[in-house]
Amino acid sequence: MNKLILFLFFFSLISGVSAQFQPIEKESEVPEYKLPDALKTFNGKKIKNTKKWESKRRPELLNFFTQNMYGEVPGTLDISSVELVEKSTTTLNGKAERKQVDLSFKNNGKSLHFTILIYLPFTEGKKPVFLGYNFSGNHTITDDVNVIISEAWAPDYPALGIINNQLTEQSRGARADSWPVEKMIDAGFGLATIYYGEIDPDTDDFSDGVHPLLYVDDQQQPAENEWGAISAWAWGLSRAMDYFETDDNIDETKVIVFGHSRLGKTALWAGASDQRFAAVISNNSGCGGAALSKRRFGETIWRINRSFPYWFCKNFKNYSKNEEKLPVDQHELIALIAPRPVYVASAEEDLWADPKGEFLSAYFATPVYKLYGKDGIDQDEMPEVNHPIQNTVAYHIRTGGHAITTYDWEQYIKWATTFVK
Ligand code: GTR
Repeated sequence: MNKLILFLFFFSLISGVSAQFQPIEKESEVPEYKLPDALKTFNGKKIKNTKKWESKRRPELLNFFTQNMYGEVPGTLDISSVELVEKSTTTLNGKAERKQVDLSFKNNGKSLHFTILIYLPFTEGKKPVFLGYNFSGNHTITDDVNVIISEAWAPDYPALGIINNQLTEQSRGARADSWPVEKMIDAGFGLATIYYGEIDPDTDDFSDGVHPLLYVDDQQQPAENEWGAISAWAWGLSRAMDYFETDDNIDETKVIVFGHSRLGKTALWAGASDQRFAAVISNNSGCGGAALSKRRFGETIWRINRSFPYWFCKNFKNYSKNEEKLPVDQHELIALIAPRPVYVASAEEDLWADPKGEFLSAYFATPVYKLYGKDGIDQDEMPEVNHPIQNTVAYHIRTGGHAITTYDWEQYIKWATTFVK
């Protein structure tokens, strides 16, 4: 009898513990949660106009996300030199010009450089551009033989010919399906893209990438409140923007920053922390991106901090399995982008990224857009699959899984044509 009780006791303990580790995949399992009001300060003061939003609430939210989630960039690092490495007058069936521009940075006896691949349409005047990182090298987004292959570290991926952490010719054009460059050009947009590994290799190592350029004394890794990888990648997007401000062919007031998945988290943070970006698109950005953390659906703070401890700042670990203590949620990250247009997109099968949590973020950010007289998401019911809502705050959920597809791009181009161009 005693043995049975003991057995039952341990069984319930073990199943209870393992249940805690199981990701939530059903709406009925979402715990009760209370979302902070984007329009109420941490001290409980109601924000009634854009002046108070900009002077009180926005700064305190931005500061919270900076110090406790993505991490502060501990200094400034200006471009030390710009080099036009390559240029063609026509490419993409005569529709565009291409250039590859290298930006270099120096500090602490260390250096870093990254190459921006740029396609621009032959339209009059300065061009609006989409700016976003790619996962596996600039040469993977197109068959264009002139695109330079990065020498930066890349995770091994034998199917793409990436071995010994080096990108190779084998993957040229391998990701072209996710990058319909000609569609962008036909709509009058340019494209600028960078291999994200050139700014910070996507691995748990703070001795590489941009971080060491801003270490002080014998620092080996960022302090608790200092930049993780997402913040470093966002830093790189801002430096690309610094360059655009000097390029006569690019309209720096019409740069739409975008990204997929971890790079969608990055695009949101770049847009929130640097108001020069005209609009933001986050594709399937999930936990730490558009998805509400307090729902704990799919990937949670604990899981992301365990699998990718270097993406966020160390302080973010305080909220692992502790979402109720978080005084903010991701709708407020989106609100930081207001009044600039923002597009949140989900995929029906991408439950890991919590499509409903992504949708609700856009919905709960909308009151801040309304302060500015802008339209957002008014309904709290998700729209049907493949039925986008395209206001200043836009949202769609499409059929299929975790990816950035031609369908996604068709929506982004249409929306950007209305809201940005
Ligand atoms: C997953 C991670 C997600 C998402 C994704 C991606 O492994 O759990 O947060 O960012 O990677 O970037 O593809």
